[in-house]
Amino acid sequence: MPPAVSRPSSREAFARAKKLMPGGVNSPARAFGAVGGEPIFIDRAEGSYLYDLDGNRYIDYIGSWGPMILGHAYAPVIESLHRAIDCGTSYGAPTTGENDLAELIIELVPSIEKVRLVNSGTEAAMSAIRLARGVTGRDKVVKFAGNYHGHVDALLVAAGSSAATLAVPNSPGVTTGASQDTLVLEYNDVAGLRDAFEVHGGEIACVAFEPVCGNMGVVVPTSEFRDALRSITNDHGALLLCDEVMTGFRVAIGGAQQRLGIEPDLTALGKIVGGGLPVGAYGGPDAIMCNVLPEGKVFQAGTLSGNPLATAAGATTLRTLRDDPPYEKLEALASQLETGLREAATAAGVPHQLARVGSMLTLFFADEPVTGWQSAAKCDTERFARFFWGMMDRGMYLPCSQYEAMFVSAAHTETDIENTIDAAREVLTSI
Ligand code: KE4
Repeated sequence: MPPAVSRPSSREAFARAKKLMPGGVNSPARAFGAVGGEPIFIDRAEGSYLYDLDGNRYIDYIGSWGPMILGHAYAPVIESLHRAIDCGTSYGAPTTGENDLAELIIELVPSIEKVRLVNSGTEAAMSAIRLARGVTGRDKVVKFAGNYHGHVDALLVAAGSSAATLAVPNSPGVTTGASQDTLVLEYNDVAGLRDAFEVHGGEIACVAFEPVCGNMGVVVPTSEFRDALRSITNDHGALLLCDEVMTGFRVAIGGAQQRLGIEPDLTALGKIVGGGLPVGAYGGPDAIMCNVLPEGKVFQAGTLSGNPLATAAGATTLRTLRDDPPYEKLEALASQLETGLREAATAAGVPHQLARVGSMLTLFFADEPVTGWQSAAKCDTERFARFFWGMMDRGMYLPCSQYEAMFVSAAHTETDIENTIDAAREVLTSI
């Protein structure tokens, strides 16, 4: 009988982590900065459940911040990893696994004819920005407050996600030189977008936007805004970069651009595309992508880009989403959750808004609809923190920030959703 391995508690693990890594985490989004308390350390995950070091089980609504649309430890993905790992872990040379994943991305994402695999959503957005600047010969980039495109210096201004959560939208270390060419506008503000192009139109290389926001909570673009993004960039010769790192393969198999009829020039992908392993990708028409080195002159490279384990997990995930689409089930479960949360918050008399697109949703503690960062910033984040911990105490693991999205996976069950709603009914009456 092997000796019992004494496992640390989350608290012990965190105490050790803080001596080793800044804040004890490898991403601030996990630091519980907006909700207080200490992060929970996860021991393992399966289906819709997370299991922490202290033996607690949680219904998971983070899904690793989006990738785990099929649920945790999805058998075909695990099997594909076993097959891949038996052949080694990385070669630094081309593999057919990269062909397979690239082919699936091109097949599934309407606007992509050629794609480059990288290692994260940040790398995807950063590389797409460089490509847009290289292709247009222009310097300026437009982004929207509350939109997060990874920790790209040029875009780490008025960012969403943990930058907004931790109220450090303009990070130290981001130089004036890096951010001086970044214009930050208000999401869903057509007039503001038009005005910016009136003044800077000829200098703007691209407009980067989240086609459905997840990083200030879920915020949906109006049809007027979507139309203006495409028409105004066309009128001024700027490229439209659709950041589908979160929405890609999430809100539809072809992402938000398929669901909402957006025709971008470049698309950034991440999260689901790697099936839980580190993969990002950027792509678009061949006429643009042919400018990327070595075919073109715009430099971009990466030791582990197209890693055989990551492409195996990503390709298996996309193939499953294509061949056995879970979107009807995801829509039904997420709609059930939306209805239940709305009813619970209304019954409790708690001012709230709820936004949902497919299986990503956010319950805002706000008096007025959240349409952009100006309204998102008015949310009652203290009440969110109380909601978060109330749900955590009842075995529901929600994203630890008002400015994130909850994700439902294909592994969630109606019972999971019912239990979540029951817990919300209790918590919302006490916060
Ligand atoms: P990564 O570099 O974290 O893979 O992707 C950056 C990124 C780019 N674009 C969008 C729309 C994104 O949502 C993200 C990353 N999302 C956050 C959560 N909202 C990641 C969580 C974290 O930073 O730990």
